[in-house]
Amino acid sequence: MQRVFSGIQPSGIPQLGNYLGAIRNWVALQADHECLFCVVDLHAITVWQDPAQLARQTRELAASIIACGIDPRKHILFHQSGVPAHARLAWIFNCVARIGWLNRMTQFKDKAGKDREAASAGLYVYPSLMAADVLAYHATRVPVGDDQKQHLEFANDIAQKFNHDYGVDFFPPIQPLIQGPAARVMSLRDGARKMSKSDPSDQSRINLADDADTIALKIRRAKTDPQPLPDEPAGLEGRPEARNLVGIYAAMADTDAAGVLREHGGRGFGAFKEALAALLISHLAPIAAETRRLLADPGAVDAILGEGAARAAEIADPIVREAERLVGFLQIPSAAAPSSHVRS
Ligand code: AQP
Repeated sequence: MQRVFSGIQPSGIPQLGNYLGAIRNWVALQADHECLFCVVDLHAITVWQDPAQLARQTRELAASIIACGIDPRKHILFHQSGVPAHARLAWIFNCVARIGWLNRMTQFKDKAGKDREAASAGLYVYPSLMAADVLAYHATRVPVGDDQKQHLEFANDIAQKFNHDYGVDFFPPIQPLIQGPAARVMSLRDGARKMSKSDPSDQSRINLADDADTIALKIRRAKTDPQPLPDEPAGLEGRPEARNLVGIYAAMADTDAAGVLREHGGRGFGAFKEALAALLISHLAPIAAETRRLLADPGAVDAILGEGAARAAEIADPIVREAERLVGFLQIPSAAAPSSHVRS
């Protein structure tokens, strides 16, 4: 059985893009894969996070993932900081990766913006940690949104270079799984920007926790153009906002753009937006309700993460120990400190 790894940052409330680009595909993969799903809090602090909020968002995100349909008894759901193997392997990978490779990463350029000198060093080496997340488990399949494609190519480059430098065949190739008509959901306010949980405008995204009225209002206000919907996908060319809404509809209705336009082509956006809002509400309202139910018992959510971290560490520790041995780190078990060194 192939092993799947995927992660999501607790950097805000999960949004529709996270759901359609990643989490929904995770749910489907559970049937015939061994899966690890990770709330990647180490990645989240590559940009500033308020500590109390980070802890709360980590728990809330875990609850939301379970509410979406992930089964933490059959698969592993955990928080990244609970498994030190990620950071250990990431350091080795920082020393395998080349600065030139990192300089080509478009997500760093997008997130750092104009003032690159002020970005954290962690944001710059984020792709090495992401490679470690996957390869610490020898996972071979990684369901992600389209924005993460370049990072997974980088992870494959690291795996290959590690294997080459140390003369081994230790890290397997990774296959990105980028699926569906909404592999890149765009902002509701600007069809050229991806939907993001950290976008300063809440109107730019649908949060998985939004109530029905909020979803309806955000869709009603979503930017569009004055033309009616075309009859065929080719007519969406040069109309990024229309293409985005059609893509979201297609993903939610399990069809494709052609199927959506057969039904809605020629109609104005008013009626289409109403139908889209109804579709979103019918899918997302039960997720929001189940998330609230789970969060009524925060200790139970924490216990799921703690148990998941222990199970994840059981897989990752031997793999990362072997990587450390291959690099040449001494394999000396830590001994208890001699009593003379222990302060009373
Ligand atoms: N707009 C999107 N469309 C499709 N997939 C998306 N993903 C994110 N945004 C979209 C996918 O969601 C998974 C988890 O993403 P992440 O939280 O690890 O990081 P991100 O890609 O940076 O997501 P955000 O929401 O934009 O977070 P912030 O605002 O904190 O940077 C990934 O598989 C991603 O592809």
